[in-house]
Amino acid sequence: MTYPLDRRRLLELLGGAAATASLAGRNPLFAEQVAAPPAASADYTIHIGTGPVELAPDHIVSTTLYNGQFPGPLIRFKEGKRTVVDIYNDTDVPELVHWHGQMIPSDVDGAAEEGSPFVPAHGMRRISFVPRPAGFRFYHTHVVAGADLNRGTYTGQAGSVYIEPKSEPGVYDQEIFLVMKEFAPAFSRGGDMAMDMLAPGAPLKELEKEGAKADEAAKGTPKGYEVGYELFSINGKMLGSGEPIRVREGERVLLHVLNASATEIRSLALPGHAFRVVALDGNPVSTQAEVPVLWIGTAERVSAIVEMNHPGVFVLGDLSDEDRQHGMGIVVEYSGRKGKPQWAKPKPFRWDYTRFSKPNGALPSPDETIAIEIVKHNAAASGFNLWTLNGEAFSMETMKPLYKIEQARRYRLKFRNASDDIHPLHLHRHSFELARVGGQATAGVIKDVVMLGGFQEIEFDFVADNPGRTLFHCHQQLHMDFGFMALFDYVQA
Ligand SMILES: [Cu+2]
Repeated sequence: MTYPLDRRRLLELLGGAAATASLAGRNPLFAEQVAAPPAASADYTIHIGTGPVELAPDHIVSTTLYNGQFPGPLIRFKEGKRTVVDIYNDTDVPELVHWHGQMIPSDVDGAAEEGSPFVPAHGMRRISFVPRPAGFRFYHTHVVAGADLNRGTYTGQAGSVYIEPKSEPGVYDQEIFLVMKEFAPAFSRGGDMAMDMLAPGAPLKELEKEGAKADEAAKGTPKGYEVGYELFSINGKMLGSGEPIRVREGERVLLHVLNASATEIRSLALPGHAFRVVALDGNPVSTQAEVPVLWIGTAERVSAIVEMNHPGVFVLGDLSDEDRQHGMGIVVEYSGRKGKPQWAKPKPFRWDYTRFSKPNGALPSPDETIAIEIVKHNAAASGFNLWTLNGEAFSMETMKPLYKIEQARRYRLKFRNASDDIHPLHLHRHSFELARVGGQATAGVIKDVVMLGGFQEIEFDFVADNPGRTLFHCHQQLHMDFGFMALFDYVQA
């Protein structure tokens, strides 16, 4: 089906959000269905614009969206098949769409720090790239929010990407994408982040001392602002207000779960059921392990198979009672079962990445190790905590690359966290392999975001195999906006 250009124009003129939403609802993303003559048509079209999200009948928020919906349309790419994407920015401010977890050139990756051009306000940009690698990725805005809670990942600019491999074994009966996301953010003092969910590893005395030194240097300044939320959702619906996940006894359901939060770590449990984790950040794990709870850092993804072998009606929800009661959950309903969805708090469970590693695995020595110490400077940036990596806060003015890397070399990044916060560390344009978690050697866990616990250490390796400027940052929006970024630049040997 093709909409003539004038009809599309008319719809746009008729009024932003509603028209865009109805278009998107009928024809998610397929450019040839909504725009332009075939010769000029893109494979996908993304419209960035403001619109309403009905989280529940009495909770409708206005935010910035992709194609008028939250989450943004699920995009299925084919691995290795060049793809053209048109990005229209219908807002008043420049935007960036970042292709999280893909290994594509810097100018289309969607980070200004790497040299990707902005999509101008009320303008458009056509990009083209070869999607890779196969697996569960996502797309989201990459602009600085700073003190503006209507920008960056506080908005509704996020959606799942699935890059289809050339062949895929079908070992499941249903495939379901779940996007966990909070709305209605506000600043607060002090957070409520769960701190004891990571294993192995315990806070290191030496790092606690470093942290105390930074506190002293701040001369008693209390810690800076944090962000809290009023409304919580899965796939843009508060618990109980959307359609349930409908299953049959005996089915194997593959869940692809994305934590699209700007700042929070999320958890998920389904009473009476276990999750068999098959991929982390879209990358198949070395060992598929069954766990009762998923802990998912900001921007992490977990793919897990649930065997539906416990008929009933349940809440698939976050362990935090408060967040679940404010919407962070979705109902799972077995065929023929009715009644109030059941919830039961699981026993305490620590998330251990090494559960999914190669048995007794260890990585070879890298060509070079780069040690990075993370320090928090309390409220040092207009009331916000300022973050330094080896003493330097990233400057958006100079965008100076901090680390030079050479193609084909294997680098080990060794992070030492001298703060009490958990950091979801993210490397663009490359995957990395965990080398050491909480002092324990490991191999075979390949990711693009990893949580580093308070006052702990983590090490991961990456191979410099995708030339171009490459951004590293904490995915917690408040941290990345206030110093917690570093640029890697390729140099000739
Ligand atoms: Cu952080």
